[in-house]
Amino acid sequence: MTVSSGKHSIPGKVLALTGGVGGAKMARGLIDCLAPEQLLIVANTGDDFEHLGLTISPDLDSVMYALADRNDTERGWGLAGETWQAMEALGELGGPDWFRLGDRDLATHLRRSALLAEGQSLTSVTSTLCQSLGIAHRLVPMTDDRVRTMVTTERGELAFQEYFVREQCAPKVKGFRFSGIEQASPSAEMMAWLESPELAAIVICPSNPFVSVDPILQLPGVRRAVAAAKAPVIAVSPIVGGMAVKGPAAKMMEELAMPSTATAVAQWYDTLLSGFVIDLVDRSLAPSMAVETRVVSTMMTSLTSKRQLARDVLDFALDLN
Ligand code: FO1
Repeated sequence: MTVSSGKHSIPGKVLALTGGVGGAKMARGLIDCLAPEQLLIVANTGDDFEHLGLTISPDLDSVMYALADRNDTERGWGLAGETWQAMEALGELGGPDWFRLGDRDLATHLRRSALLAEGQSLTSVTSTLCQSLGIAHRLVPMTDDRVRTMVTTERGELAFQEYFVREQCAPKVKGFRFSGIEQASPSAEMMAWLESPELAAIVICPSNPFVSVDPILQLPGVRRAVAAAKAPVIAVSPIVGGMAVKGPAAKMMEELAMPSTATAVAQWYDTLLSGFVIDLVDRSLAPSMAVETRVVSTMMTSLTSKRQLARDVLDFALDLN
């Protein structure tokens, strides 16, 4: 297989909707295929929370660190080469250390929180942080307003990070609520791109459909604008061989009485999709898919495979245009 790291020939702009880890890998591939003015990456902020007096934006940071090649690829979140002295000291002082903030990562949250306290929007702060890390492409939060994902579980409602990190996704999920979403305004840039005649593709990255992509789609007007956009909408399945590549998506599907399959992910997105990308492992599902499906390797274990998946998705978009 030949993999080129050159730019893709797709004419026009590409909008990528993403959560954290899986989406961050895909975003890293996309930036090698597209010029900065061709790509807008929109990240979920439903996972954000206030902790130790700081505003933490895990998905924005996962994408930002991946784009800057500073992410820890083993752990899947945070910075490579991180140290943990602040957390150790916090633990000694009896502070909450269940959510691990690395020493260098802490600087991101300190800087973000200080700029927000000065009155800057999260969009503007994210842009400043990205520039500082030498990122040329555009990464924006789905909204500048406060939206918080709440997980309804058998043990009651939990804030997302309480469910995900503190409880290690153990409680059985019954549903989700995106607190504040009705009052939130979607990113103005995202809405402008969705209406742009130059838009050539909308890519739904291989992120959790329920807690990473749905908060973006459920912002007022977004789902309608995605459906009305002239560009094809292509989702990459985060479920491979019945399992989530990372995270609790498959466990959530089982608990929500859905089959944990790529097919069920496509059905979740329903009529929104023009195309769906599944892994080679799931090739037998392709003939019965209700949507145009492309079978490629979606396992992004190297920079080469991230670029290749990005190219495959953009090729698919060209064919669907
Ligand atoms: N995930 C964990 O499993 N444990 C942690 O202690 C943790 C800390 C953390 C700190 C900063 C950050 O940006 C992300 C962090 N994450 C941690 C990951 C985060 O909870 C998840 O990536 C997402 O919210 C799910 O996409």
